[in-house]
Amino acid sequence: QLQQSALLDAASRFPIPAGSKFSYGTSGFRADASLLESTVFRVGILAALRSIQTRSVIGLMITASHNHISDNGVKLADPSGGMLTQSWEPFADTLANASDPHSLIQLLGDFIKKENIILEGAPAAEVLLGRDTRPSGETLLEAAKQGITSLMGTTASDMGIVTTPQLHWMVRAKNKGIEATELNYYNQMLTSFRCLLDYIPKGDSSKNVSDKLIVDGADGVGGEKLENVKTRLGYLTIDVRNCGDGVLNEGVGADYVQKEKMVPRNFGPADAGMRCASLDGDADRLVYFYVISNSNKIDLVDGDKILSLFALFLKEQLRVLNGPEDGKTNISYKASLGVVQTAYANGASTDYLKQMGLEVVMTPTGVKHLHEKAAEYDIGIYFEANGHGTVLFSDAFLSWLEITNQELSSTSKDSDQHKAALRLLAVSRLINQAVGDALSGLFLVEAILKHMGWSIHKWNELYQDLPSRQLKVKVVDRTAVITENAETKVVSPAGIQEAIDAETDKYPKGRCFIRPSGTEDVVRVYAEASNQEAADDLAKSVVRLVE
Ligand code: NG1
Ligand code: ZN
Repeated sequence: QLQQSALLDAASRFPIPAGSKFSYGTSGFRADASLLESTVFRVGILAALRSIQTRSVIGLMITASHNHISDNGVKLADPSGGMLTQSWEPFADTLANASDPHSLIQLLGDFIKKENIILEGAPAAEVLLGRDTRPSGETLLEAAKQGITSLMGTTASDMGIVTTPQLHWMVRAKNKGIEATELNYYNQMLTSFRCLLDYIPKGDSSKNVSDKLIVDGADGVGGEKLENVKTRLGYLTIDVRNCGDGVLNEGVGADYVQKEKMVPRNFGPADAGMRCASLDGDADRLVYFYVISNSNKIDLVDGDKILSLFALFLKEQLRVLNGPEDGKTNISYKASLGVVQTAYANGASTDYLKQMGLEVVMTPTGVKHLHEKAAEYDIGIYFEANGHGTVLFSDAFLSWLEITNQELSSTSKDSDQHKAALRLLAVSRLINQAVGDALSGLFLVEAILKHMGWSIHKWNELYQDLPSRQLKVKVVDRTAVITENAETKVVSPAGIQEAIDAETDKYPKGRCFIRPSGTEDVVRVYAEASNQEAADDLAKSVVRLVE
């Protein structure tokens, strides 16, 4: 079965660093890059096994997203392009922590038996590899390749430096028999973008929208990719800054902008009022902002507002598609629309969405949870406040929509109903169905703002964020904090939740929760209140409870 000697040989080239403990967290393994070679090698083996078991292409992405440039990380994409199935995560942990090559092989053998993975005669397995712009990516890529090919007959296909969502998109495409190239990714995205522009209602309002967008590329991979498509955007002119000349994520990027609420590097007073967007290091997060006149501060338009914009637009298209409510409608399919948030969503956004008649559900932090929930709807929109999110369309709804669109194009071409069908189809092709994607999210935002005739200011006024503060606390053992109710309640250690509640009750509109981070060795504290000082105080006093 396993080619033991080859595996032993390869594994002994990647000893695990002394004293480290690895855990497959919110988005794979993350650590200082110098500690990760053995982990990435082992994840390579895991990817090959997953490919053999599912008889599909699997993705392996080397990135540490918005984290420091000296960090790196590795995560897997399952056949659908989504995150690795949660049922394999415990084994990923076990594998990464196996102390030596012999126990590694023993563990692999046991797992192969338990999962009933048939190696002999299995069809050719394939793993697509991607990495962000981190310098450590090259060495880690080599470790991944060795892991993948240490299982006989598995191919490692290097897709080069790509955004995380591009790699997930490619995995999904390849498994659907679609050509999985970067060019094809751009073509699909931009064709749908231009389709949305073509169906913008005639009138003056779209002229109110500035044709210029300034993008902060976080000195990562995203800015570079945007440069590739800049000439194909019709009316839209994009000025890309922080495209790789400076240090990745340092004073730049979506995480910085969202948490610090300061202008990123290379932005300043001259940009005041302009529509600006910021990507994170691997371009799976997107936030918008504008610079406040005469200051280095910004007004943030975060993931919650992107979610709200998408939800309003899609709800409206569904309404138009469904036709008049007098029962004379020829539409047979009642599509369900749901929005998914986490406890980090600003309370004002949740209130607003509910007020707009939308169904809102909460899940724990982490794309895997949000994505899974959103997939329960015909149109499921999910976003984290930090700007990671997308819109999912169910297969059943899409098949029906394609047929309906054809019918409408022969019976009532260019009717409002027909246009709504075309717009919904375009959105489903524009926005990444595998995972949150800053580039496709950006083009959808741009198309919808133009459609609505909204400036960024008008968009930002949908509702007013409650002041909030996020802090982190270093503790001895963050896994001691166990939560429930989508992370809004601590069940262990005993007594902490009561103390948090007592503190929170002191503040008007107070809301506060703590949870262990899945990507950093900290406990995070989030607080919201009616004014900034109160939010800061609440967060600080809860930090003291945790310490
Ligand atoms: P952790 O470290 O588990 O809080 C962070 C983000 C998540 C998600 C992951 C993946 C916050 C509060 N948490 O997870 O939303 O984006 O990183 O990058 O922003
Ligand atoms: Zn990211």
